[in-house]
Parts: sequence; structure tokens; C-alpha cells
Amino acid sequence: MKNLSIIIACYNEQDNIEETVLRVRKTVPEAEIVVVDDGSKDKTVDVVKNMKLKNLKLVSYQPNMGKGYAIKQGIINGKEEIQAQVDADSQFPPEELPGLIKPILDKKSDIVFCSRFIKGATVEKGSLTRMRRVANFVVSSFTSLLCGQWLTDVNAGFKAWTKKAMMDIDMRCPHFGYEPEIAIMARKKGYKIVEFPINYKRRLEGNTNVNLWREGVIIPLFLLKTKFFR
Ligand SMILES: Nc1nc2c(ncn2[C@@H]2O[C@H](COP(=O)(O)OP(=O)(O)OP(=O)(O)O)[C@@H](O)[C@H]2O)c(=O)[nH]1
Ligand SMILES: [Mg+2]
Repeated sequence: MKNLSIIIACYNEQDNIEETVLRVRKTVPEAEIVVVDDGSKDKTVDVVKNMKLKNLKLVSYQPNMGKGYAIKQGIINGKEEIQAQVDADSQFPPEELPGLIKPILDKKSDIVFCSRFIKGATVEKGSLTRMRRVANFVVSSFTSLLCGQWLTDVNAGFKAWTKKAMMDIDMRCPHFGYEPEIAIMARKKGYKIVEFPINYKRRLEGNTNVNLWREGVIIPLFLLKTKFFR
């Protein structure tokens, strides 16, 4: 696939980033890969620089700004018309990229969200705590109410879109609320979202960066602002 940019936003992923980049390259050899290092404090940047792969772009800055900000840098720096976002820890297997972008190639949709909770999806044992499942359900339901389309897994880190739609949506959220923001703004602007079932795995190495308490307060407030004041 030529006209494809893969965006990998990462924060402290020195033990995972190389494997994820290589798996992406193997799956979609002709795609551009844009790694956005969001102020990592470990050796993520050195690992990527040492890879010396063709068509691999590194965007790097300090300090850490949040995943939403990083994804936006990936969208702006990715030069191709179709883009996909892949988490750096390969929990969403990069091998499933062709299926993820298919609805866009078939002109059935502008935006694809993967889902761990629809027919055809699987979740590896031990990869999701009960607390995370509940949080996901709450965020997805709240987002669905605000955007008027039933979405089952808004927080999954494996999505595809056209660059045109995303530039129009103009994401402003710097933190983890960027995913519901995309959903709300997409529906406001008339873009279609479809869901794609995924086989979710355990994180390769390292720890989660998600702080449920922090996100639980900030995200709903940001979404209400997005819904009613934009
Ligand atoms: N750019 C950027 N990326 C981040 C930040 N926090 C997390 N990420 C990336 O976002 C992805 C998801 O974050 P994780 O910490 O894996 O969250 P999670 O998958 O819900 O939690 P685990 O199941 O423990 O992996 C990973 O690729 C991270 O590297 C951040 O502050 N900035
Ligand atoms: Mg993860």
C-alpha cells in the first residue's frame, strides 16, 4: 500500500518500539511510518534513530504533551492521504492493519475505530483489568450519547482515517480525550465512523501510562465542552 502513513505515538516505549515498527513494516512494506516520541524519558528516541529504516520518520520533542497532542503531530507530519494509528506496545496486532483500512479503501467510511467488544473480536486473558473494561464502557457510552452513534470501544489505540477528514476535524485535545473528541467532531461534521473487530493482546513490555482517576475527571469535562461549545 503506497498512499498510507502509519502513526505510532509513544511515551517511554524503548522495549517495544522496535518490534512494533518492524511488524508494521512487514505488514505494509510500502507505507510511511511516523514515530512521534512524546517527551520520553527513556531511550525510545535512540532506539528509533538506530533503526535506519527507509521511509521511517521520527518526530520528537520535550516535554511530554500527551497522546492527543502526539497523534496530532503524527497527522500533520504524515504525508499520505490514508493514515492509521497504532499503539507502540503492539497490543493491537499491526498484522491487522489491512483489515482496519479496508473500509476506507472501499470508500465505505472516512474513519475506522477498532473494537475489542463486537462480534469477531477477541481479548487475550489478562490483557484488560475489570476496572479498564468498566472505564472503557463508560467513556464509550458517554461518547455515543454525545455523538449520536453507538460506539463500543472509543479508547482502543488502533484507528484509521483520511488525513482530509482529520484536518477538518481539527483535534484540540492534548490528552487521552482525543479519541472521543474525534468521534464527536466527526459526527458534527458528517463523517462516517465504522467499527472493525480486533484480537487484543497483552502489552509486550513496560507499564501502562493511563491514570484512570485523572482521565475520569478531565475527559468528561472536555467532551461536554467539545459537544456544546464547538
Ligand atoms: N505520545 C504519547 N503516547 C502515549 C502517552 N501515554 C501513552 N502513550 C502511548 O499510547 C499507547 C497506549 O498507552 P498504554 O500506556 O499502553 O495504555 P493502555 O494500552 O491502555 O494500557 P496497557 O494495557 O497497560 O498497555 C502506547 O503506545 C503508549 O506509548 C503520552 O503521554 N504520549
Ligand atoms: Mg497499551
